[in-house]
Amino acid sequence: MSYVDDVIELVVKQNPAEDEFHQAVKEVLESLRVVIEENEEEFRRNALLERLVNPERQLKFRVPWVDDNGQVHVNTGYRVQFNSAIGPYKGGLRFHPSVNIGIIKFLGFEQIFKNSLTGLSIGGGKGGADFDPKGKSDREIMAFCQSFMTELNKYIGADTDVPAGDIGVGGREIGYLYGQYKRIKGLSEGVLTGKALSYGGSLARVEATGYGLLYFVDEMLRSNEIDIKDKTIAVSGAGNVAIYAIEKAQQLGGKPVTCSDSTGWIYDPEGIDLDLLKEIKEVRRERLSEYGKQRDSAEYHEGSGVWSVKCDIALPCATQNELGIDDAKTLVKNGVIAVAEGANMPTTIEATEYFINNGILFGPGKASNAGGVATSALEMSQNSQRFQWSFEEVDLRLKTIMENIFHEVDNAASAYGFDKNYVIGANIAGFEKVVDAMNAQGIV
Ligand code: NDP
Ligand code: 2IT
Repeated sequence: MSYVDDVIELVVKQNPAEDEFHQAVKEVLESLRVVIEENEEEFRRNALLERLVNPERQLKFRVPWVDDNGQVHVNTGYRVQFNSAIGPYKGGLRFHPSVNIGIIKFLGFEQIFKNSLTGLSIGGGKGGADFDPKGKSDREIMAFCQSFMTELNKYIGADTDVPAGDIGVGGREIGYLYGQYKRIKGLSEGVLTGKALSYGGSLARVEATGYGLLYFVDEMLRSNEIDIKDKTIAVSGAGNVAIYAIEKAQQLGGKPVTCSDSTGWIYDPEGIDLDLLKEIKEVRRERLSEYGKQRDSAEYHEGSGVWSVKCDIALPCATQNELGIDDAKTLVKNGVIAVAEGANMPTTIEATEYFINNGILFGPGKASNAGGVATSALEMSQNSQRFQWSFEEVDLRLKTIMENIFHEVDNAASAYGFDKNYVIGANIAGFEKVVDAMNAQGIV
């Protein structure tokens, strides 16, 4: 068997019941086959892939907290410090009831290559808890965050591991986590990103993942001589990534007509009313059904269904495996031109292959959603300088980083004879820098 097949088999055997982790490893290693086969002897001798798929460290801890009625709850917290070859571990924290070690490992593994693609010095990590923030009071959220950080603080630091937000973790949670870190350690340092502006946050971090996604899409379309103007766009999700993807899409002249949450989805043929969406999701923290009630032009549907809407561009921005093969067939039948992932691994392997085989331009998440973590790295730079850059400066750097990522990915794909296959291009370009750094640092 080839080295790639051996390692995939090993990963499945050594990490039972971690389906999402298996999926991420398969997707990456399969598309690296061409590079790995060129160097198979050397990589095998150095056990390069075995070192790549084994996290440097994975932490699992108890998070006890008390609710408003005095009831004690116990959740499980995780931090996977996957690979520090190119810099301190960097990656978000996810609070969602579905969180388990396999999900955190898939996210941490993807993060290694994503962070490498940004061109900045950040290694890969991810963490979170199986805590459900929905329906909790502010005091309960604070109690949970403080308990989580009471354990996590031992393992992180501005130069070792710098967490940020992800699903269920936004500005409010980062604030409570930061306050507890500072209280325990007595350090005012850039240990978390996604902070508010009043205590060391970066302008444009809130917008960064969604804006970055659209900068990537715009560059991908332009390099294929397509104008984003007047294109109908289907977006899934209604959280941080989706909201700012919709905002930038509108600024660029596109027309987003859908969004979704875990209970239902909106089709608004006149275009999403962004002020209303922000009010419902960011301020009132309500369900999307409220949008349907308050906007005459909008249809609200229970369940999932955004991919049934006819569109030119599809942007999955909610969660993993939310776009499967049947959705891909519907989108292609309806004439989709481009798909780009705002979420991490939202498209199944089968659906991704279907898009690529049908000539659809496909931006993989590790490239197209890298704007969030890239801007987190810019927040770290500003914290080190004890200085804050203007919105325009951060936004321009973000745009430049996303355009560079697109061209790096495009060039890597072409160099290996896979023109316009941005999945292969992203994996190769992200991998090469990490391998270089790992080789330079010896067997560690
Ligand atoms: P948020 O928590 O702000 O929003 C998540 C959105 O997706 C919500 O609308 C949520 O609905 C929906 N959603 C989450 N889980 C499910 C599910 N199982 N089924 C259906 N809908 C679901 O998270 P973000 O916007 O920050 O993250 C979205 C995606 O983008 C994730 O994959 C994340 O890993 C990725 N990402 C985030 C970055 C960031 O900077 N925040 C950077 C790069 C990638 P509901 O509220 O009903 O649960
Ligand atoms: O998946 C991701 O890249 C994030 N959730 C952002 C990570 C970060 O450190 O900003």
